[in-house]
Amino acid sequence: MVDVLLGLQWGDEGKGKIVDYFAGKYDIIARFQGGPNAGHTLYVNGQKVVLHTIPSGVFHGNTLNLIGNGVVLDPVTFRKECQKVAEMGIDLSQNLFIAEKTHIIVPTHRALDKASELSKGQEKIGSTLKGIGPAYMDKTGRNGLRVGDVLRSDFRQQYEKLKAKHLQLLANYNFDEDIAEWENEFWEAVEFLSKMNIVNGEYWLNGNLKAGKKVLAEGAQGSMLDVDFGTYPFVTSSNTISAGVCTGLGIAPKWVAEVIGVTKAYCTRVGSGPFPTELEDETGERLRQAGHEFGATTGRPRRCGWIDLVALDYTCMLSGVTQLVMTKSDVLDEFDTVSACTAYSIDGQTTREMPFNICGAPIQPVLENFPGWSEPTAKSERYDALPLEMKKFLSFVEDYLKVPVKYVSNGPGRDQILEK
Ligand code: 2SA
Ligand code: MG
Repeated sequence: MVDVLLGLQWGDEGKGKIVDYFAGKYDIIARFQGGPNAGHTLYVNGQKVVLHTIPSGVFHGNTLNLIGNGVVLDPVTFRKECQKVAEMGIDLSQNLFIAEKTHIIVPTHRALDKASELSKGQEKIGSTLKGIGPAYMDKTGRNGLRVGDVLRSDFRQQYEKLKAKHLQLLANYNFDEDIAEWENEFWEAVEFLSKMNIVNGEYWLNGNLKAGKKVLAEGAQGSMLDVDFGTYPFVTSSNTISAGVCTGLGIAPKWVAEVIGVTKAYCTRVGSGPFPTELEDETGERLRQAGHEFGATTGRPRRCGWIDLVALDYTCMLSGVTQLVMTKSDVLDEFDTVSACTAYSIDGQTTREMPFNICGAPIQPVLENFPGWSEPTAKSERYDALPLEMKKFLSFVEDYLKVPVKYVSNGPGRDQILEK
């Protein structure tokens, strides 16, 4: 069977740590979408590691890891990441597999991403500029290059053909950055990639499933960044909801068992786009400082606000979430009042549904306030030992979403997680 672990907000819910915590229970961890725009932060033996493309199970001895066909892989960042992980004593030749149908990000994808963002001016998406959008465009536009292609003798010709198309597009943007250096790095990295375990991902994974192996599908970004259901056009270019697991790995829905949704006890967003509960005041700043809310890939300060139950209810529905993990609850320790958004008020109308026109009409969050617990919880070792006021807040969230909060993560450490 396959369990799925997803972020339910705009990314950075703490998925990396949670996957790392659960990894021991699974035989295989598989990434099914996204690419080096992701930043999954783990602490291994007290050392901070940020993974972008490699699944968060690589630090567990017996767990195998798959980069699925739904991912877009940049050989350059991938190689750097592999080298960092190898320096930590991990032998990736034994535990990392890459689906041959995984699409490749080439240097001109990054150039196009940058050029496209620049051309949007004030309306920019806030992309991580890793080439994600252009790579997925070439995938659906049927021009892309895939990991399996690097093993073919005509890969260079294929690459040159694609590059020529990109250069034509770039000319329209007046983009004149020199990509020669990027290309040198790229070819070294392609050489590195060609020596990795490149497999037919769908046969590999289905074979393992039939043999009774347990798989965890690790989501990247968050459900509100889903290309179909997120705050379009301020989204990423892949399906981040549970439906993406089937197409991103080549497995049938019947294999999917639990869908574990990860949410922060509050809410953050990096990049542009609507964020109904955003606090552009001192409280927002306090959340950012207390929660160390800066992007793991780009270092950008994250926008902060209260937990948005309207959005969470929507993303739980879309993915069929069966259990919740609430992360960074300890960040709220020092607040006298903690709030949750229970409805949106738009043009004087109140709704509990995510509107189509989320980018247009100004949305006022309807907030429910809770007394804070004003005591440190990072050292709590049992769920039962959490302050009563915090438990009331958690129960409210559960009642609203009709999904149980099964785990509370009360700090970045591997052992800072409480099971209910
Ligand atoms: P892209 O790069 O073209 O997919 O960006 C499109 C939008 O998706 C957002 N996005 C993210 N949001 C949160 N976390 C992400 N990963 C990094 C992290 C981000 C960072 O883990 O911290 O370091 O800045 C991520 N990746 C994409 C992005 O902000 C755009 O709004
Ligand atoms: Mg992140």
